[in-house]
Amino acid sequence: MKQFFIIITLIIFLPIVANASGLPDTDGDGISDYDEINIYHTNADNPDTDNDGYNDWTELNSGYSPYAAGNAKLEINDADGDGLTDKMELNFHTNPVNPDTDGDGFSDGDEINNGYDPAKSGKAKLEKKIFIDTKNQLLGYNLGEVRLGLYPISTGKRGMETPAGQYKVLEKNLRRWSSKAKLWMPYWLMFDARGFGIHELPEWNDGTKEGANHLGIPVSHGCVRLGVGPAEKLYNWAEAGTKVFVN
Ligand SMILES: [Ca+2]
Ligand SMILES: [Ca+2]
Ligand SMILES: [Ca+2]
Ligand SMILES: [Ca+2]
Repeated sequence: MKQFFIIITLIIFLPIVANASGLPDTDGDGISDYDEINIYHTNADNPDTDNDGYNDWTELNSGYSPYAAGNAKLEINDADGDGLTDKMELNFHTNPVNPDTDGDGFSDGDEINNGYDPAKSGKAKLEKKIFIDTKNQLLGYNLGEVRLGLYPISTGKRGMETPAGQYKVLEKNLRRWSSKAKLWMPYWLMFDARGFGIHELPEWNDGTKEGANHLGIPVSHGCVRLGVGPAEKLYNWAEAGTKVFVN
C-alpha cells in the first residue's frame, strides 16, 4: 500500500511542471507545451531552444529571437529565410522555422507581400486596410489584423478637414496635378470622388517641395500628405478597392 502511494505521488509530481497559467510546461521555461508547439514553434522539451543560455520565455519577452543564438532580435531575424521576420511570423501566426507554413508552395514572405493568407493554403486573401487618424496625425495600414506600418501625416487644416468616413481606393496615379491648388501630388491614391486622396508631400511647378516639417500638423486642404518614402511604399502596396478609414 505504501509503495502504491509513492508511485501515485511520482506520477502526479514528476512528469510535467505547470506554468503560471496552469497548463503543462514540460521544460519549465514559463511557456506551456501547447503554446510552444502551436504558437511559438519552440522546443517544448528544451527551455532554451537555440542553446544560447537564455530561455525561450526570457527571449520572447525581451524582443530576442529564441530561434537564433546570440543577440538576434525578433524584429530583424528571419530564422527560416522566407522574407518575413520572426516578429511578423508571430504576428501573422505563421511558423518562424518553416518558410511555407501552409505547405502550398508559396513562401510566407511571398504570400504576405502579395496579400495572401500564409496560414491558409490556396488563394485565400487577407484584407488590406488603411487607417487615417486625424487626431494623432498618423496613418497605419494593415494586412488582415496585422499592422504593417505607421507613419506621420498631415491632414486638412481647420475649416478644410479631411472628411471622416469609410472609403476605398478609387484611383491610383503616380503623379497627379491639382489644377485647384496648382501643385503636383506624387503617389496619388484617391479615396473620395470629391478629390480627397493620400499623396506624398506636394511639389510646385518650379520644383520646390513641401517640407517634411509639416508632417504631424494638419496643414493640407483636405488631402492626406505622407513623407518621402512611406508614400511610395503605400502606393505600391495599396490597390483599387483597398479600404480607407478616416476618423
Ligand atoms: Ca515550456
Ligand atoms: Ca535561447
Ligand atoms: Ca521568416
Ligand atoms: Ca504558403
